[in-house]
Amino acid sequence: REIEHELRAAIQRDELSIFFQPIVDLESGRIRTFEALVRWFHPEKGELTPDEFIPVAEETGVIVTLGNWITAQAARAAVHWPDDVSLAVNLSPLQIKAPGAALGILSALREAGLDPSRLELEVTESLFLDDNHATAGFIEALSSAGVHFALDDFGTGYSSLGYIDRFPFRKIKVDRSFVSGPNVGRKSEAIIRAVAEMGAQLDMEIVAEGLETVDQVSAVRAAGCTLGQGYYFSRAVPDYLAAVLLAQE
Ligand code: G
Ligand code: G
Ligand code: MN
Ligand code: NA
Repeated sequence: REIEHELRAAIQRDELSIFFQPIVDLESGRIRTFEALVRWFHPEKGELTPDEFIPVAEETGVIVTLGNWITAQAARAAVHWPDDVSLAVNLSPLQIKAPGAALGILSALREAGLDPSRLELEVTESLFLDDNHATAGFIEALSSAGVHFALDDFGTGYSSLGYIDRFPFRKIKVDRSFVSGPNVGRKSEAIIRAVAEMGAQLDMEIVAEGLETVDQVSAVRAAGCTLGQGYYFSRAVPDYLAAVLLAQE
C-alpha cells in the first residue's frame, strides 16, 4: 500500500519526530517523566497525528521497525535529562507480540546508552484481551531487565483487575474521559478516588491524564492522584524544549 511505503520511507527521510509531554508530580510540581509522542511531518499532507498512521503501521507490520526506532530516538533525548527523570514510550499490542520484541527494545536502549530502569512502557488494556504467552514473556523479560510498565488509558477498555494483580505495573494512567468532557461529575470523581485508593494500597502511582484547568488539577489531587499530565502543564514539545522545561525547574 501507498501509505505503508511512505511510512517506511519517512523513517529513512527523517520526517518523523518525537515530541515529549511532561508528567508532573502533583505535590511538588516537578517533572518526573516525559511521554514520547510521535509526529509525522508529511511533505504534502502536513502534520499527521499518530491516529492517522499508527493503525496503518500495525496492519502492515511496520510498527515493529517504527516502534524500535521511536524507542531509540526518544532514548537518545532522555540520556541528557537528569537521572531521576524517566522516559515513557507507548507500545502497541502488535509490536509486543512480534518475535524478538523485548530484544528490540533492549538493543534500542543499549544503542542510545539509556539505563533500562529509566524506561517506562505504556501499554493499554487491549493487550490483555487474548491473554497469551507472548505478552507475559515480553513483560517478564523487560521487567527483569529493569524496565517499568504503566497501564495507559485505564477505564476505557475491558477493565479487568486480574492483570493488575498479575503484572508488575508501576503506574496506572486514568483516561482523560474521567477528567474532562460531558460525562464528568460526581461519579467520575468517585471512580478516580477509588482507583487512587487502590493505587495507594498496591504501591502504584496514579496519573490523571488530560488536565487542562487548575480546577481539574485540584480535583484529581484531592482525589488522591499523585501525578498529572495535560495541556495545563504543557503540550508535547520537541526535545530542545523539553530540556528547557527541565532547566527552568
Ligand atoms: O500524540 P497524541 O498526540 O495524538 O497521540 C494519540 C495516540 O497515539 C495516543 O493514544 C498515543 O498512545 C498514541 N501514540 C503516540 N505516540 C505513539 C508511539 O510512539 N507508539 C504507539 N504505539 N502509539 C503512540
Ligand atoms: O493515549 P495516550 O494517553 O498515550 O495519548 C496521549 C494523547 O493525549 C496525545 O494525543 C496527547 O496529545 C493527548 N493529550 C495530552 N494532554 C491532553 C490534554 O490536556 N487534553 C487533551 N484533549 N488531550 C491531551
Ligand atoms: Mn500514553
Ligand atoms: Na492515555
